[in-house]
Amino acid sequence: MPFIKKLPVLFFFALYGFRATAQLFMTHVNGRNTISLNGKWNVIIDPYDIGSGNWQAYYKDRKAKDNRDFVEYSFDDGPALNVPGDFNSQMPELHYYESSVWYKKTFRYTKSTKRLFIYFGAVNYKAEVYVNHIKVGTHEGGFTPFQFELTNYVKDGENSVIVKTNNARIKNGIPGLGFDWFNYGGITRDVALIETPAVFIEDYLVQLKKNNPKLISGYIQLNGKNAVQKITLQIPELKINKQLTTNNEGLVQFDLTANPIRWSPENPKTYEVKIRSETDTITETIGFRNIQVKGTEILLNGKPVFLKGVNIHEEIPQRKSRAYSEADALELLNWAKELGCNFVRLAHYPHNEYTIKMAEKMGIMVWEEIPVYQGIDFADTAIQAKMHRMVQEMIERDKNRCNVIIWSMANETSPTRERNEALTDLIKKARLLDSTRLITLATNNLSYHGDSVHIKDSICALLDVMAVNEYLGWYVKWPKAPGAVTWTSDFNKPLIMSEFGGEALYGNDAARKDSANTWSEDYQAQIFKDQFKMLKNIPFLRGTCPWILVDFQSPTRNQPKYQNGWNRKGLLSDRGDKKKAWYIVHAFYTGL
Ligand code: GCB
Repeated sequence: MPFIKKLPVLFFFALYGFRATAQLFMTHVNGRNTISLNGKWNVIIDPYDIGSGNWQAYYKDRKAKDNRDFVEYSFDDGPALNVPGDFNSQMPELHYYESSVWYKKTFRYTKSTKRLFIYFGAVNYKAEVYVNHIKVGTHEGGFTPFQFELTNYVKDGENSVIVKTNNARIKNGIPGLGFDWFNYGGITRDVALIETPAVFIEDYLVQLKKNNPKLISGYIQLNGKNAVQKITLQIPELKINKQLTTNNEGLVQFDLTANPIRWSPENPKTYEVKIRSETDTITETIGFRNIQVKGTEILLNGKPVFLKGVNIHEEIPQRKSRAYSEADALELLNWAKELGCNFVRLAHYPHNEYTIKMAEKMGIMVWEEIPVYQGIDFADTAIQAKMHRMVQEMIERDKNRCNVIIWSMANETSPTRERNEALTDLIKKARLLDSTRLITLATNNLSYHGDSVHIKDSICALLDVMAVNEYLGWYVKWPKAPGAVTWTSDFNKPLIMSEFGGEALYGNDAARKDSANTWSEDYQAQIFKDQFKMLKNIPFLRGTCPWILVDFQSPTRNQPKYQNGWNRKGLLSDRGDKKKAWYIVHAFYTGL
């Protein structure tokens, strides 16, 4: 009776709150035996998207047989692009490109008893992967990792990988057709081959149990046939050396009493964790902390915390490209640190794994979100399935990062019945996958009456933390004096003001007669001064995230004099210069 056989596993999942569905990819790829496939890849640019047809079939990589034969495409003798990296920033003619680019790379391999996987950190937006001209898998969604097993597709000697990438915006995509950031396409994050033993440690969770500072809980999941094995779990600094045995499904759950120094922005302490099975070993640095909500307080390690945040897009503006490396992560996070932040909202999609890990080292708490952004058709069941998968991919990748304290489900969605039902299911799913972190979404469903603002979005009832995007002083006129504006809500919950701000072109001075006042640094600085006057009076405010750290490219911003393809709400210009508003936010954060 397979149902009964499965029961204990399902029971465990429900009890523990993690691993409600099969694992999609390996945890902590960088801790494994990898062969990087980063570097130059040959490409074919396919604007009319014809390379999937029978006639052309780019994935077959056919060569002319003789000098009477011809083939109207070739990966050889054409352009090559860097991986990782968006294609838009690598060739001027690809700047606004939104269609297919085919990538090809070869690698030499010698087969053994090992298993082989190919891992992609992210491809925006759709990917089809062919190894030795056979399709090994597809993936949709531009910001999360995926992998396919190649053990039965590789051969001794030279092998080829061909990836069709396509970044066309689509109505039933997530995000959908319209969004306010640059649609960088291609293989934007690392690619690697991963070699594993026949039975390997696929996944594990090692974190503090919710609300318990002394119980490290989790599971270890092996992958492979005959996965009943003895496991040793060690955290040497905590003198933990635990012997475990996996069940028939390769799974073991554990609870360990311990007394770790808990991770915090003031002391971002982490521990080396070693997991050894009979056939595999993996080591990772992991931190421990408790995060919870009590009434309108957010408690980090049992103490009230104020989230001094800032919004960040995954872009290096000086290079006009996606951020993709550890150095890029460091650059963006260093700015946030300098601003006085202990928290970042990584908008509007899961950022590179490097960024989360770097933030953990630097003592920065993180809000992660999936790109369920405005205009999504929530009635479409296919879209619902995509949302669920994206939440799963995000949580699976970063569940061992103690600095991640918030999962956000959506940004600025209209409160229709379909939306409420779809987001209710999504929130349930996220809680089933991870019952330890806080769940939120950013809403802009507010009612303004005179000088009072009311948070009315009914979906807030299901959240741990409310998050509001408001643009008083920019899109919305101040009702009266900012200091007189009062905020109320139907919910006894903490609030993060997840967006506020306005645009300014760096160097644009209010006193200059030839430029509009609204695009000046002074006007933007005034918005922040007024905002902080108002925000100080909100009794349940527990965090602030100005929109946004740096000016970012957005093809929807077409004011030629001031925007010119850029959203200018950055506290820093596209060259990293500090605008006047930077100093207002800095003073607020350092004064808290
Ligand atoms: C918002 C969106 C954000 C935009 C921002 C703006 O509410 O969440 O993605 O970029 O406003 O600048 O208008």
